Amino acid sequence: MRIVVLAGGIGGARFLRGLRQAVPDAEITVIGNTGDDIHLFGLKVCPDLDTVMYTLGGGINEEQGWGRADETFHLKEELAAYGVGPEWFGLGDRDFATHIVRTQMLGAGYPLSAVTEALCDRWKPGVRLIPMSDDRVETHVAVELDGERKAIHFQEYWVRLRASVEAHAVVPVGAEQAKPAPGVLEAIASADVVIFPPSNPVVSVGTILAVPGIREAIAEAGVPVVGLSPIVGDAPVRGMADKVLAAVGVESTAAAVAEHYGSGLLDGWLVDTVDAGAVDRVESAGIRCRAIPLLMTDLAAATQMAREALTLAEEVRGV
Ligand code: FO1
Repeated sequence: MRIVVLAGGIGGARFLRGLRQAVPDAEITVIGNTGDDIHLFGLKVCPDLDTVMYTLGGGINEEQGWGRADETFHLKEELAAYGVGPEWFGLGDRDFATHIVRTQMLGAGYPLSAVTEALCDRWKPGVRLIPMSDDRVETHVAVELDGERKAIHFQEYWVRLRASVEAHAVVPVGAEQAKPAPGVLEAIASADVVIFPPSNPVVSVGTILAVPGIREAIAEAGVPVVGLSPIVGDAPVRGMADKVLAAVGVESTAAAVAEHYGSGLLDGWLVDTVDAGAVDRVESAGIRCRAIPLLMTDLAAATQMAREALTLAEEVRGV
């Protein structure tokens, strides 16, 4: 079975760990969000690609869900001693090595997709991880700060401000001109199923879908497209997805997120059992819906969610 997953960071990575366990023989291609990427200290940092790579490769900091296990921060402290920041973004010594290798390879002319493949040679994530695009796309958030309206980098909004101010707009800068990375459209065209894991629908899955050609390829693939709600009981499972959902005029409920993707794209949607009341609303939007436990408390829970997603895909296929 060939499965394509559109993934952001923590939610996507943990779901993928369950999916790999549920169907060990499947060929899984992960199309990773790169809108969160940021240049810091002259280095290119790809948080979502790294979160997927480290989580599946066994190197993730399990408590945080991002960054490396057994991490130290000497380099960051030394930079700070020179007055070089930003101090609000936690890059550890082990993680820095990844960004140095990536930046060096990009400087030598390799595209991000080839660099990601090379990094994965070390981590062996057991999936094929492809960035959504080799072209630079950077998500910016329009906010009002000190009485002034400005656009700031997504990481500044998310990490420095902790999404504490209203997001007026979320813009994936560069997405319109970006091309899907080599292998992205081919993987979608030959997939048996496409899955939207419980990743952020605006700044993760939404950014991937903003690259011209990707949404169209999924809609035209003629295979089941199923998603899992990142909203449980009207609140994001992790992170602050509600803040960016509001920016695109979508209420923070499992049903509203399904409607946001729409029946033109989505065939099936899983909501948590606490949101079982939303099933009828989603089904009346033309999307088959089931309520199951959606909290990825451990690998077994994530594996069960992956099985349910594949069962729903089979149901949709049988229609
Ligand atoms: N998230 C934080 O909340 N604080 C950090 O200092 C931070 C640093 C960081 C460094 C590398 C990396 O790969 C991820 C990092 N994240 C951090 C996570 C990241 O900001 C976001 O959670 C994702 O971009 C959203 O998917």
